[in-house]
Amino acid sequence: MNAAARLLDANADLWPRIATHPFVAACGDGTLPAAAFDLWLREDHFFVVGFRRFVADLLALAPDEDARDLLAGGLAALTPELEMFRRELHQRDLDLDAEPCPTTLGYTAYVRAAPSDGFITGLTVLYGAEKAYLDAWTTVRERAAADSPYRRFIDNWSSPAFRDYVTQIAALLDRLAGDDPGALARRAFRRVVRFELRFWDAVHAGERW
Ligand code: MP5
Repeated sequence: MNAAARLLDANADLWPRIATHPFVAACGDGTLPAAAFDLWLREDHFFVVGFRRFVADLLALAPDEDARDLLAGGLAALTPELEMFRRELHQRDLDLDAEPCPTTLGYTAYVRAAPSDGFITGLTVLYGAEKAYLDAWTTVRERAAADSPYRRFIDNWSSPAFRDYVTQIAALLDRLAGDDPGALARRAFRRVVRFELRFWDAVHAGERW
């Protein structure tokens, strides 16, 4: 089994809970309270602002040109994504600079620190976070009505282009790490899975300081 499949396999106890989380389910069936979606929008905007800096750091560490091509493409996609977040926040009159809740701050800080454990560990964190959103939003797509208010977000993380990007991250991980990305990366992936679940919990419950 290659590195990416091995990471998912080692987390088979928790991974399916990402796509079946009550927040994700409510997004899909249209029963999510507006306040919960607003909170997700603010918290995820903060996360993606940090995530872009993380991907830039990872790009600087990339060992070869193929890896740099892939990460440069991922980085470029984050500009229109952040513009989408800002537009939606503006339309709802929400504060872009609101202080994030402890879970978002912890997850974002963790992601930003990950490249200091080396390129493979950073790439593993990227794979976990992107695969988690691919799986969650693909589930939302399967359940959502055609006129879902979340259509732009659904399309962003369940499009063929995004699926292809996640597949290419897995292929890069397999190429560079073989069948085992190492103990640091395995621990990092587990943390990402836990943080993804905590993040959905936090925005669903309205976590505060
Ligand atoms: C992503 C995200 C995906 N936006 N938020 C969380 C909590 N996890 C993963 O990252 P990106 O850069 O928006 O594709």
